[in-house]
Amino acid sequence: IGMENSCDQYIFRSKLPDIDIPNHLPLTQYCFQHLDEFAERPCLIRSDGSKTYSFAEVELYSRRISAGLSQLGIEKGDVVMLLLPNCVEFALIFLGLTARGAACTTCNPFYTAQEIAKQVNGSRAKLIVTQAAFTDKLMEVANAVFHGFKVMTTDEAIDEYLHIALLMEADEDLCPAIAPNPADVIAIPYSSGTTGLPKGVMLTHRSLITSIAQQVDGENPNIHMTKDDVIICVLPMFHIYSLSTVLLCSLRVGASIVVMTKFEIVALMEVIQKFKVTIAPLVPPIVLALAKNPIVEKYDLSSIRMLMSGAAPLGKDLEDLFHSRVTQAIIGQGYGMTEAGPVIAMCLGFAKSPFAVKVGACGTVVRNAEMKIVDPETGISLPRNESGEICIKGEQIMKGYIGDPEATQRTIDKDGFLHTGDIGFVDDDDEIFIVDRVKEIIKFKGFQVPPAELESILLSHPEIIDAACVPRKDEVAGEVPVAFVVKASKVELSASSVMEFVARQVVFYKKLRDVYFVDAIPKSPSGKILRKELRLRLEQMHRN
Ligand code: 4UU
Repeated sequence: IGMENSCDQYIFRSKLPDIDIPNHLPLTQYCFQHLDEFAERPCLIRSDGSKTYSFAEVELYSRRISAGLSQLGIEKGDVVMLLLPNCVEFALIFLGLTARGAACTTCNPFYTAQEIAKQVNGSRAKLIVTQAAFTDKLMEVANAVFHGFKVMTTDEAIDEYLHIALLMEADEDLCPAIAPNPADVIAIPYSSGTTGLPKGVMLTHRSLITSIAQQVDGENPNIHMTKDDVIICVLPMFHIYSLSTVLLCSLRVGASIVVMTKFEIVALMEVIQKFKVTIAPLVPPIVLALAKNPIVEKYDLSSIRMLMSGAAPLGKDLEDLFHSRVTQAIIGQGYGMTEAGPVIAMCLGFAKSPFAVKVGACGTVVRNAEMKIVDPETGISLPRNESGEICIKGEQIMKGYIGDPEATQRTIDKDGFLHTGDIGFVDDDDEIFIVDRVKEIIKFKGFQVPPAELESILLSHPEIIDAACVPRKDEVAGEVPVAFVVKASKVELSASSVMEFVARQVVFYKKLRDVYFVDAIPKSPSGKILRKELRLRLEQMHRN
């Protein structure tokens, strides 16, 4: 069960049966399909208690904002950047854009002007929606961007910019009728995928609906989430984990979403206790804080019934330690990737009729999807208990990378399988274990740090001839980026000045934590950096 041997391929499937997924609908219509059952219940709650929007209000605002966007000249197919920390407005504008048929590209507001400009150029965003505090960077962004764009603030009104009131107060009766196609792109999060620089990942109505349905639809949903649940939204909405599994899944089932602007352990404890949070989707560094920080003992966390970890590996010891603090909760992992729409595998312990699961597993492949494990050298699919590259196929995966058909072709094979760059195996109970990674990406607390981006910055330094960045294991962050650098002969160059040079140009989690000067970067005959060799060198250095 769960595996067929067809066309000489080992294919793994969920233990849950496939379901009918209404992915012919536009996303907003799908999300609000069961609105009548919970219209007046709280949908979006500010964690400071200052404001709560009901589902009916959120639906109304999505139409108003769609009308307002249309009056501002945002057409179907246009791209708008959300440069926002977690806030209720993020969700409202996302829905308004979707209803307008426009696409939203989500960007970390703490990015430097340089990082923001690259994404504005790549996505051709016409409008940037942000908060007043982030506007000072936008002059520099404008200088580096090849096209014109407008700016809108969601908090303070600033004279030279548009203000969100234009959208919130628009006339919903003027909401334009659009003819949405399931294959229209509505979200463009950025990811470096298995190699190279960050790229725009094109997600459509169909892909997002499929992924949400794989989690929360059906008689026995993989994640048993209902209108009685209260879910904590502390992970950043600009990352696909929070956007899909927290925001969109909750909208679909009618769960209340408590929106926190940033993670801080005491504030999180207070919010969980005050709002009686039942579902907590988190990342390993937050699980670590919950498991180890003594302050946690002072709070009543008994409302939590489901605790999900994802975006980076969760150690077995940590999971056990944490379980001893919240014994009533089911703890499990979700495994996702931006390009996969995003969920690849989900813990079946979260199902309405749950299955027993093992500590350390990162779930079972989602329903309505096929998984194969291939030998990274030969591409041949492997049976159970053998490790290889994890590949996933289904209507949830991305349409491709924006403007980069070559990278798309490298990532999605001719049979329609997305190659994740993760190495793992499927065990006898259909549970997936990730054991390694063949892709370049470094993950700092679940955030992507693309080595190629750091390497190109390093190579722009006049005294650096060659460079390679790799992850170094770290107890708190999971991994941190470090660099091997070849300097021009006879120059005086200190590690700290190199670190400083990079730090000025990148967001905090991409900063180099160490620089090692070497004579040469090990490369394959075709010129590819031998990253594995550098990772091994690092491990040896730290053993000594
Ligand atoms: C070990 O991290 C994500 C998405 C995570 C996600 C989404 C919805 C988790 C649960 C959920 O419900 O996306 P990216 O694109 O930032 O990074 C993808 C990579 C994976 O290829 C893998 O290397 O992040 C790593 N990763 C994990 N590694 C993601 N989840 C896990 C995990 N264990 N559980």
